[in-house]
Amino acid sequence: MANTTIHLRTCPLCEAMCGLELTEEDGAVTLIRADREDVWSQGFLCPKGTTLGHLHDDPDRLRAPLVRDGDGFREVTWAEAFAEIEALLAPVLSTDGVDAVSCYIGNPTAHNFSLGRYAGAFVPMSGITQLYSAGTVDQWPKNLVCALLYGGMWTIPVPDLDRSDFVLMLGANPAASQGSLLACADVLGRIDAIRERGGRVVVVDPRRTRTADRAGEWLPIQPGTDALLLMAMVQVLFAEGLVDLAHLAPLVDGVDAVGRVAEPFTPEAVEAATRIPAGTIRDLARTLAASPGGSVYGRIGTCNQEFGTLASWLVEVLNILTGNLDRPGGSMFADPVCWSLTTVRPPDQAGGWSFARWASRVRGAPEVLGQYPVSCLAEEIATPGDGRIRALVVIAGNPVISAPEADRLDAALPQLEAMVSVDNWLNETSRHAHVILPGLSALEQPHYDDLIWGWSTRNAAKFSEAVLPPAPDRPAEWEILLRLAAIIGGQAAADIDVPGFDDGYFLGIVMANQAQAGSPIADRDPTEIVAATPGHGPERILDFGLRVGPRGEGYGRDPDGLTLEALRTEHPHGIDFGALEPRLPAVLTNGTGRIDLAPTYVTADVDRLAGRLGRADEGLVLVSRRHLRSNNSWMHNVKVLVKGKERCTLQVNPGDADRLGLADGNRARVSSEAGALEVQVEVTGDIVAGVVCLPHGWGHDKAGTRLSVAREHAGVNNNVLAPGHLIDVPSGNAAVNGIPVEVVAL
Ligand SMILES: Nc1nc2c(c(=O)[nH]1)N[C@H]1C(S)=C(S)[C@@H](COP(=O)(O)OP(=O)(O)OC[C@H]3O[C@@H](n4cnc5c(=O)[nH]c(N)nc54)[C@H](O)[C@@H]3O)O[C@H]1N2
Ligand SMILES: Nc1nc2c(c(=O)[nH]1)N[C@H]1C(S)=C(S)[C@@H](COP(=O)(O)OP(=O)(O)OC[C@H]3O[C@@H](n4cnc5c(=O)[nH]c(N)nc54)[C@H](O)[C@@H]3O)O[C@H]1N2
Ligand code: SF4
Ligand SMILES: [Mo]
Repeated sequence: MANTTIHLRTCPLCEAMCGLELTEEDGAVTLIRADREDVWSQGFLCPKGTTLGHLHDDPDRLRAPLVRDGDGFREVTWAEAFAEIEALLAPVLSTDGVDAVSCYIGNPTAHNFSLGRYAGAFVPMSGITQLYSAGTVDQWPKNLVCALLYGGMWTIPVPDLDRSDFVLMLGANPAASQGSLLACADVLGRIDAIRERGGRVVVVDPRRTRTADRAGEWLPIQPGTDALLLMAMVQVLFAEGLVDLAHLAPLVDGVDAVGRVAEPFTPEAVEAATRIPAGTIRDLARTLAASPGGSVYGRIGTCNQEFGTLASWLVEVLNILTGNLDRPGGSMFADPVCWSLTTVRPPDQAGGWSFARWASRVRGAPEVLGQYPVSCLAEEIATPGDGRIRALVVIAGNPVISAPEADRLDAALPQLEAMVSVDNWLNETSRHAHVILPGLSALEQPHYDDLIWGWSTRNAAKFSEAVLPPAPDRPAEWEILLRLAAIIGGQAAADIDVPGFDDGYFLGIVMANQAQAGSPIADRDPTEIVAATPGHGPERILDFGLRVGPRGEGYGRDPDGLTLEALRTEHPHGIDFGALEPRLPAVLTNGTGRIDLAPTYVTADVDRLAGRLGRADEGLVLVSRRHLRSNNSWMHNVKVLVKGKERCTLQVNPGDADRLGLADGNRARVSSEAGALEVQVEVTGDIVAGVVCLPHGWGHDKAGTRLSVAREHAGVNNNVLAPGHLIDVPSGNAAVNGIPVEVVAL
């Protein structure tokens, strides 16, 4: 008889945070199902969640550090790996100092218990000043807009789906993504429920997605023109006297300025560019204004495009002008149970958000929220001269696939004198590293999401214990990051006191909380708080966050309040704290307690948008898509997820296919000013004429990787086609949607 144990665990793969029930037999996970009692996900899951065991068992997953050895790699001990890093960095640090060391932080950081809490320690502790991340191919416009409007770059409101009667959803496909900057298990179920209540959901997307089908209303749009559509809706609100801020009126400045800015953008003026009829635009504006609980929600298709900041800003503007922000059914702020350092404004922005404070060496790109566009990374490595990046740490990222001008970065990375990847696979990016440091598998570590509860559609809390014990010599990623930071900071690898560093970091977190308005421990001695929070690593930080959070025991303030101990022992399926509640003005951290609806940094970009009106769309443009069974670039090594028909296809509208002489299943050559690739064609009426679409995250045919399954389903990397200079100007975010391309039949 096998020794069977049932474990409960939250899936860390996406924002849906599904509760899973795992069956373990003699140390192996043999079955994963939904935890029907999970207070948050209530039995929902997707096919990826059932593969955590496959990811854990993947023979290609790295379990020991690798060091470059000729053309290949060899396994080494952890001490040897860190000694190698120290040796590689020494010449860089001794001549150019830490300014020659950079870092790229990838997406799984936001979903990983250790990395999520320690990436923020790594950067300041290492002294690295030039930081890149997947954020500038993702949500930088949202971060920028929310920082300016609400004070916090992660203070992001979400559509209150459970109580909405109208949602205008742009550039999002939760049928694939399961929600983004919108944490909700089963978004499609919520869409069904809205319709059953008699409400409407309208999906704006150049493709008819499964989300659009479920919503029942699809508005095909010309890529990159969402800001025009939204601006015209604003114009209608003003022109028809529909502006009604309701409860927000006393809090908001700049309403008249918004009205003036929107004036020229009538529905008729934007109709041709957006391809959305003027009458439809009027109807959308009127419906939103009339909704007792309605909202506009925009995601990646409205961010990583030419006018990402304006589109993201106009989403907020519309919700505010119609009184829908911060009211049930509208667009609301979650109230995370766990206080997090991510809610603290960076010290260098204490006096008010400012941007373009410095510029990149090669291109002169302004920094935004401390980062340059990720497309700068290749040239900063490859261009000789003072200030060149000579060493790079990549944390859970695969920028060779995910960043624009992918080939250029692929060619630049070998020029680094020291490259370290903290990564669980030897893939397209980590193959360039001199040292690869693998983290634990998801099953080997506890879990509690951090950032993501900041935009959840309900307030809840749940903690997962590790399912399987890690091998005794394996450090957790927080230990890896602290050790790396210390080495970059100039310490001898052999002498690093990781617990000591961790204590220093934790003390900093305590003091950061004490400095926040409303801190329950403001007048306490921080060393007393540290002493009352035993342990190390992310669990200690989590315990602290829960205790000082809105429902916490507050270090003695409320003996019945929440602690990690209570959560983990008494609530295996989590605690539900109910629907979102209005949080204004307390949620504002901009110092004024008011919302400036028309920040000049944003409105200054409106002239560029006006310039878009006159531009004709002659050729084809490329957009990206996701698939439920992919997760960016890194889950194509899971057999059960990649089996079946070819997914990495170029979707082409039937009319375009006829014109180009293409039939379904043919191969085509796609080229742009940045590069070219060859790919299989899928002719489908689900994409509008003039637009073609490739999924992102593929291209696994590079030499020297260790991805035996993914290699068999290589696909092509659409970022080979993405020119680095195509950006949303105010945020620097890459515009990987709306790339001009040519398609030729092969
Ligand atoms: N054309 C186009 N490009 C895009 C996008 C698009 O829509 N179109 N989307 C953009 C977006 S939104 C994002 S977020 C980025 C993603 O860009 P990245 O974050 O650079 O890429 P990922 O594919 O998420 O790669 C994650 C890496 O982390 C590793 N990994 C996975 N789990 C762990 C872990 O637990 N620990 C560690 N240490 N490593 C781990 C994987 O092996 C992989 O190397 O791509 C962006 N690029
Ligand atoms: N299964 C799965 N889930 C994921 C991921 C994954 O790779 N796979 N990635 C995760 C990550 S990192 C993120 S950021 C989220 C993203 O989550 P979502 O924002 O929901 O992203 P997508 O599913 O790519 O849907 C974006 C949609 O925008 C459309 N689009 C493209 N250009 C435009 C445009 O100019 N205007 C408009 N209105 N629409 C446009 C595309 O056709 C596409 O349908 O998903 C996360 N969840
Ligand atoms: S939707 Fe799928 S990938 Fe996302 S948390 Fe749930 S099971 Fe995991
Ligand atoms: Mo993302």
